[in-house]
Amino acid sequence: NGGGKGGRGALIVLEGLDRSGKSSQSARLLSFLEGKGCATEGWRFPDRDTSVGKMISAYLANESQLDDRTIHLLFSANRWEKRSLMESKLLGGTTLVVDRYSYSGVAFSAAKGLDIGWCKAPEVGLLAPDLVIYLDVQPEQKVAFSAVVYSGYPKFLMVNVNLLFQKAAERGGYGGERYERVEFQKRVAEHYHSLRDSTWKVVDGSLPMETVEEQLRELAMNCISECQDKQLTNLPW
Ligand code: 2DT
Ligand code: MG
Repeated sequence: NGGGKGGRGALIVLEGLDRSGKSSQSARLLSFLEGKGCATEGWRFPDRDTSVGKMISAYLANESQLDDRTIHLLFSANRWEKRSLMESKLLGGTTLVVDRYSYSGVAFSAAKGLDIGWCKAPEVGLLAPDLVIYLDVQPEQKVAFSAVVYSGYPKFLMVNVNLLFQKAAERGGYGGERYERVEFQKRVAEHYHSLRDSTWKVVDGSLPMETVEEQLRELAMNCISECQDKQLTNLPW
């Protein structure tokens, strides 16, 4: 059943730039896994509900100013305050689908110019994901026009064009939060690339949503069945 029979749950992380589709894909993956009868929870970082999370949220909304290293450590603390709950959920057989994790922590802070080793240090000892799915998109890319296959029939064309505009509207542009600027996102992408390791699977986030969804389902199912008997480990940084 992919997780309930005594094996531990999988720690599955989704990473990517802002507007890469992480949140929608996490939600879709979560309901798919639940439908399979798999014990699963959807988590996200920053977790804006804790008191640390509220400080982070105010910073992101430009309602407060914090020194770059200070906010970096708050993001990290926000993961540390969840570590023991995370571990007990996983050991209890629950799979966690997590929208952003330590890779966001390092890539975003390093993009501000902080030393990468310094950025990694407070993450050491947090749980290592079993799978990191990186949704690869160009910064501020709206919708993959090239990926939409038009049928030759006019009546289907109308339907497809409508779908296309609907998707573009759904995705929208960046919001007003800190970091949501194209130039900054490009630097974040470079740092993400330098963090790739053997747990990463890069998925082309510009493909149609359903295609991406299908790829994620397969990656997640494989991961869940493979890690049932594997020990939980810590981030190797
Ligand atoms: P959301 O838009 O996904 O809520 O993210 N960030 C996130 C960091 O700078 N460091 C971190 O450790 C994490 C988890 C990425 C809000 C923004 O916060 C950034 C975007
Ligand atoms: Mg955002």
